Amino acid sequence: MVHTRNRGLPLTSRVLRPTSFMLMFLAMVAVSGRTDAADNAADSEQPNVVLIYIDDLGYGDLGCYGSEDIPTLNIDRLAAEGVRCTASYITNPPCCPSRCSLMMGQYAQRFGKYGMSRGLPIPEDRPTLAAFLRDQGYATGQIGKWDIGTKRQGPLAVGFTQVAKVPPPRRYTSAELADASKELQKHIAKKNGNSKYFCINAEGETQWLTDYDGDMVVDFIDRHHEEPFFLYWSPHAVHSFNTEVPGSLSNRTQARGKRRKLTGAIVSVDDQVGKLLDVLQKHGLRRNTLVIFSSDNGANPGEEGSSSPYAGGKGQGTQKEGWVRVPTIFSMPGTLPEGKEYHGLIANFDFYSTIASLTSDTIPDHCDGVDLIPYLTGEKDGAAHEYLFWLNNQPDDAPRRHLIAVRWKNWRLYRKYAKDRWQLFDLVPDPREEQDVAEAHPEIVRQLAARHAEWAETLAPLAEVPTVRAGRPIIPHGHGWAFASAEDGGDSE
Ligand SMILES: [Ca+2]
Repeated sequence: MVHTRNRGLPLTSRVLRPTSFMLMFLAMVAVSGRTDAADNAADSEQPNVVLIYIDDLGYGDLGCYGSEDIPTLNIDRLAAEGVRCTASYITNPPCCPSRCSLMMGQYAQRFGKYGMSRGLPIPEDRPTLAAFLRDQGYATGQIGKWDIGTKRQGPLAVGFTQVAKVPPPRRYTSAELADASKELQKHIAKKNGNSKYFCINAEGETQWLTDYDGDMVVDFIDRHHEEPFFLYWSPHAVHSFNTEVPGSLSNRTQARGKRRKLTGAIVSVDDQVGKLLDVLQKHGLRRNTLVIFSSDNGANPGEEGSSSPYAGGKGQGTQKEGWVRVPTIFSMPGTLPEGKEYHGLIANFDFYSTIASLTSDTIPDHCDGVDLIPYLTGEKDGAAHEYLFWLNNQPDDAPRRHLIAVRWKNWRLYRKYAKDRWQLFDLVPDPREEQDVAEAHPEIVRQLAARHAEWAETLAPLAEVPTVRAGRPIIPHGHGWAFASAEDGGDSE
């Protein structure tokens, strides 16, 4: 059944147009001074949102997506208690453009981003997802990797009211490094002796960073369970290099060889999803919280990540589905169906529209996405997007990242450069894109190419990355939380 509690009237309308009953109630509250209880009762009706965005998690690397060597029981439970999407896309890979697109709710080419272009500002004339929710009164928290905007556009500057500080990394002693594998020595040397994935927690103990993040997830929800909250957790995991993954994690998988390290990192992500589900349950918030779980781009075959049944991925496989097709789960028992699959085309920029629609029944004009909830419930038939498009042609970007493509129904039209001829693949009989059928279907090639050209006409021109001097760290270092100040655009220190 569709959850309708907050979907009839925009929040602003509800605030601006109080009913006579509300006015009477407010007058009673003013007399009695019982504002806290009233606020809590009102706030508890607003749905919460937790958005989990894993780094480089492949389409085929979760149990619920067919992996047989990684126990991901908590993520599988999330899928069993929600909707598993099988055609969820990142239209702006990899990390940085993907996250910019996510936070703005639109194709990154709308603000001139046609490739990695790290340091390009995100627009300030339209709200980020976090700012949109902050302005509705949500506590907006961010944990983990950022990689969005300029060196001054940190989370606290673009709509988050608080951010988990970056804990100090564990330092390797020279004796430990002498005993370490050559590979680990090489990676740690690049980080001046600091660990990437072990940190020092507030108690002074060494802790796996993903596990530390999970404790911060719990802490955030413990502190905000009585008010509407939006939590964006984007772990540094499971990005390379996973050489530090301890046996205590990788031994829980059945993976072999190099893949054991990556799978161990995924197991830790799964553990944190378990902590999240437990803390939501503890506060009675499971049904009133939309949990979205996804990945910023596809698998990294260099770490033996899996895009199965598709081919390609990050690095040398960026011309195929595996780089852009990611696992995505939506879970909100009571509002969304449970144990269902959705096969229509969706993109990460739909998360913004869906969340905005759920929390306020409005979608900002700039958004490219749609409200997915009616599609996930089955209220609406068909694909959320008839077409999805790719145009990575930033001239100074790595050649492997150049990509022009269209998805429509089962088809994928693709070429690397505008000078190349189009290739066409039918992903149902040919998920690995080994049989180019463009010559057999010239009308489909023409149709999809024409749509791509129409879409490209609507984009902003390529933007130049400005030189922006780094100010204070965009995420402060230390333990606990940093809060937005007036200088950040927030209202509290
Ligand atoms: Ca990534």
